[in-house]
Amino acid sequence: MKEKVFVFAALPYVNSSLHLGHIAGAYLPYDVFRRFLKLRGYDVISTSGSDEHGTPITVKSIREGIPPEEIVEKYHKLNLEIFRKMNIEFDAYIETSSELHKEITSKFLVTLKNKDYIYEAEMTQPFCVKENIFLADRYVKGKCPYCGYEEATGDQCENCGRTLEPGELIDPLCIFDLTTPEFRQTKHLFFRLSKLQEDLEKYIDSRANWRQNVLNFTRNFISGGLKDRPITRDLNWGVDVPFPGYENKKIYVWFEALIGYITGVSTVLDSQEDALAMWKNPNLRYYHFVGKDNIVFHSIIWPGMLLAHGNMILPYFVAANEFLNFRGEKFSKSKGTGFSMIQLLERYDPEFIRFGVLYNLPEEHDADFTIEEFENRVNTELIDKFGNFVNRALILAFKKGPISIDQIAQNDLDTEAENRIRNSIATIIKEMDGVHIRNAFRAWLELAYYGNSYITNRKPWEQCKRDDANCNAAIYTGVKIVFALAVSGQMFLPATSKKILSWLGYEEQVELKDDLGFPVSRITSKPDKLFEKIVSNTINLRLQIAQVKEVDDHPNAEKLYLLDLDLGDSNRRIVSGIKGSYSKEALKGKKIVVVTNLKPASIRGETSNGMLLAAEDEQGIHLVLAPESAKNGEDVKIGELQTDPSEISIEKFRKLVIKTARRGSDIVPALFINEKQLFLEISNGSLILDGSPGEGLVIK
Ligand code: B3M
Ligand code: ZN
Repeated sequence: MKEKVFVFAALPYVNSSLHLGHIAGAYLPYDVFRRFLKLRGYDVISTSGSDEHGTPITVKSIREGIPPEEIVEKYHKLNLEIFRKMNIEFDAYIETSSELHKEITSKFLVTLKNKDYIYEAEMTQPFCVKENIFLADRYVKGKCPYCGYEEATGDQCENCGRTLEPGELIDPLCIFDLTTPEFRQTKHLFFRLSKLQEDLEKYIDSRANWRQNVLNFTRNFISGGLKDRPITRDLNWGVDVPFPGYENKKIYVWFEALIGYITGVSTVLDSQEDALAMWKNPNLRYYHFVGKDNIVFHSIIWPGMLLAHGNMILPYFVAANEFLNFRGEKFSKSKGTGFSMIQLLERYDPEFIRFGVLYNLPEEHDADFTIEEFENRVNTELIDKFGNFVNRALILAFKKGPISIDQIAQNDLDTEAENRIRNSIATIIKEMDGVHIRNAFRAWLELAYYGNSYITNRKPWEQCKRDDANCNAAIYTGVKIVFALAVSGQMFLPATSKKILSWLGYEEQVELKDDLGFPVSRITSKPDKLFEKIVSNTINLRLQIAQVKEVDDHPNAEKLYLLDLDLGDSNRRIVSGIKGSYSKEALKGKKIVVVTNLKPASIRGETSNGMLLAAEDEQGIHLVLAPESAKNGEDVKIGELQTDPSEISIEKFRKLVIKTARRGSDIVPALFINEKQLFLEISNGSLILDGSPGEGLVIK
């Protein structure tokens, strides 16, 4: 057994359930990395837990009128369920409201006090006169002094990731009644971080292997000079302060949540003493996987706390990803941007989600996520390439039966493949050792692509008609690539890899060795299909009802109108070529259907912000119309599809097939996807076509 390694994932606040941004930022990389270390034979302890205190929880509790205990239990359970489905595992998943955690935190604080790292001092804090309370952390909001984000809170800016003090906020407001707080004196305990400036500088200078983003954040923070930090709050929800005079205050949530890592290891070992002893073992290495907005707490504050405690080993690596954005905007639970994991897990196989996130892991740069790309990538890369290769290779081998080494005659393509396997595995291990998970994953994927082209070029099905030893070599090598992918894939796609390995006769985890070896090609059970393709239920198209308000002639084009439309809460202008079929008067007041997510286009010098739907036959143009009762701006439903309203190009729009179709005795508009017809409807009626066009007319 190799040395002990701890792997930690930041403890998520349980004020809501996790979204995809959290999974990409910390939890999936954490899980991949801990699996990697286990596959490499390390003795790993990996933990995280629910961060159950502080104003993130109480704000939610006050807003929803639900006691904090209930909020915390609800989201703790939901998050555990998400992790279970996602195959993200922990040796212990603690809760910071547990008695054990409170006890460990209390002892930690007493140790620091005994070593003179804790002192009492007065500080000014925002105070709401109306509510008669001090406004701790997220009880006060305002503008971020660094990036100008308007919704920054007294502890940090969600937008730029910086930690803040309430006094730094521009135009601070009490979140309860939006009054401007006064700043008043209050007594708190302080952690003497300033005393550790030099030691921490040295520590950071020795972290040359850290990612640039983490080093930058950290250096920025430390270079300004470390200030002592208040570690208590005027709050009633949190861990008690074990000193007299602090009955109405609690320990600052960040100070105690970090100690949650010790609680985690203590839980696994079932001993606080053993956990602390392990933390002092010079051979210990440990890794923190955290969100970008948690960096300095893990790279400065936590190491500072450990230094103050005495003789504790400091984090070996702090891994923080950049943000995973949803269409250019940060995933945010408060703003409702992006996807919650619960939504995604209802729709997709968790292995697909792992694949999609790893493909786009925001390790060095922000990455963007869209459902369309995700579905497309899973279908074309994971299923068509990887899945198809595995399937082809294994079915051939299954039909052929066991092959032993002395029955094969390898050709150049096979030797190349052998080298390729060795190099890929070496790259994957090297990248993983450096915590470059994205690179490791890409190297793995490249091997799958290679396998796919190997089979295509090597054509075992042809060889096997002519030469048995050659045919054996092709099949054997194909399976060997599959084996390499399955063994190294155990960290990325654990369920898929497990399935493949079981077809190859391995029921247990297979170690990821530098030289994988490969005893014999034996397929013990008939491989079936690995995946079912995603059938999309989302369409990137938004159709809305619009009422024609004004009609003007286009100044530079004889056959075009300028239409001013009312969309309920907005107006827009489109350019349209229906002048030959409709007079201005005939158009006015009509409720038509407009594509509202088209990229604006300039048509003869006038900008058109959309396009109306109409069908054309020899009689002329027939508008798609909504009944009188339709609301201006109302969304048109397209069968059962979810609509994705992000902008599309005209070229892409033209690829969609919208036609007139028969529904009972009516001719109505419908969208056709894979032979299926999806009718266009609104909440209280069908859309109709003006006049009497026939069936099958293309709508443009
Ligand atoms: N709870 C950050 C968050 O949930 C915080 C991490 C604590 S790790 C000790 O966003
Ligand atoms: Zn900011």
